[in-house]
Amino acid sequence: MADVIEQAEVLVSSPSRNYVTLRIVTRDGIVGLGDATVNGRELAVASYLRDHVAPLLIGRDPGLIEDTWQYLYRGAYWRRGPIGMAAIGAVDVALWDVLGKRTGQPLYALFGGRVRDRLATYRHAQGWDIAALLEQVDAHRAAGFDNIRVQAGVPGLDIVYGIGNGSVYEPAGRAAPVEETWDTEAYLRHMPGVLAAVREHVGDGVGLLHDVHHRLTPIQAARLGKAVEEFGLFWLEDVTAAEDQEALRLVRQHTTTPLAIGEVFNTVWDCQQLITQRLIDYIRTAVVHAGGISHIRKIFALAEIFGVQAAPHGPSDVSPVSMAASIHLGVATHNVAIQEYMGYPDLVHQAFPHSWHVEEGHLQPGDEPGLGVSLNDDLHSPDDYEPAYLPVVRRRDGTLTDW
Ligand code: EZ4
Ligand code: CO
Repeated sequence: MADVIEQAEVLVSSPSRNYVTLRIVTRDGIVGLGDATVNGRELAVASYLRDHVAPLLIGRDPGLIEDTWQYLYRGAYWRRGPIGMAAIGAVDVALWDVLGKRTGQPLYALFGGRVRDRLATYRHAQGWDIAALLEQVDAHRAAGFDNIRVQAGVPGLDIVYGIGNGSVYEPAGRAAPVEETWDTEAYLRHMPGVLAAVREHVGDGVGLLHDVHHRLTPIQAARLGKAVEEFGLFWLEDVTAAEDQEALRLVRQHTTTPLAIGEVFNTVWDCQQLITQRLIDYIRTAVVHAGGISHIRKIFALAEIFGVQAAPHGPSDVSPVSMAASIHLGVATHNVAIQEYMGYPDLVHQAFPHSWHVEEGHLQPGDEPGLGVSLNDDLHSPDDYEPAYLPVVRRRDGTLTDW
């Protein structure tokens, strides 16, 4: 007899940073977890799930994963966008987790089994100046990581994306958005020298990545891509604003530096042109923000056909639940090239005990059934939640621009 969903509970908690987690419980007592965290807009997704989705799940067969996805996506009529897709994604991941536990299989086995022994990852190195940056690069190298994202301060700017004080960079500020100032010319003058210094320091054979965070116009991005070509980057990420797929064509016409984009995309339609016209090298959608496992597999399958590789987003706001889903996909999907792993504050690891782990500079999903993640309820008190906001950024003349 088919199992039935009996409970769908939404937890908003803050084990040092905010997370929204969906917990589904079936009549047979199987628990499935999903992540619905949208950094800076957590309660909107929680309400979407609690008020609009959870009541529809009760009584459904948890085995109907694809039908439930279609029901929630098409049934909403007002579809796409980060809030709705994160909510649907959380349900989808929780149902895959249930299926894994029901069948006693780790998810990667249900996706067709391993296509690789281990999943490549990259870590973040940051520093206001080059010396501080190189220290973090060396630490990651010493820990066995071969791919490193490098972010540095820009002369004349007080706050720069990617550079923080804590051990794990967290851009979201509590209470109100931090206001940053941005200077494109200062950045474009400075960054090639930083990347030159890092390449010189590490030598060949280390993958170097850099995130521009949607700050440039297409022609500025083309200039940066050309300027850093000789340093052989693994990729330049998010060089232009994410809405304009056509922008990447101009960048690509000017540079052979590989291009990655897509952490803010929510559906395959946000990147259809980028993929089918081969305007990028890496698609960066995350399980949580692109409709869960079922939808992201379609994005990756489309990308495979057009020779585009997948490289899922993995900051600390992607919870260990989504990270698990991504790692299971990563070892079972042919065109996943690398998984970002920013790391988490210790409390986050304790709040979401997980079987996935780092081994010799690579990621492994572990062999527990389903996602292999559980919840430590003591660390998911709703009282800990506090509103948090991502920063906003203005140019020197006061014009608001893309953070
Ligand atoms: O700014 O996840 O590649 N990683 C990133 C992240 C994003 C945050 C926003 O919540 O761009 O640091
Ligand atoms: Co990014």
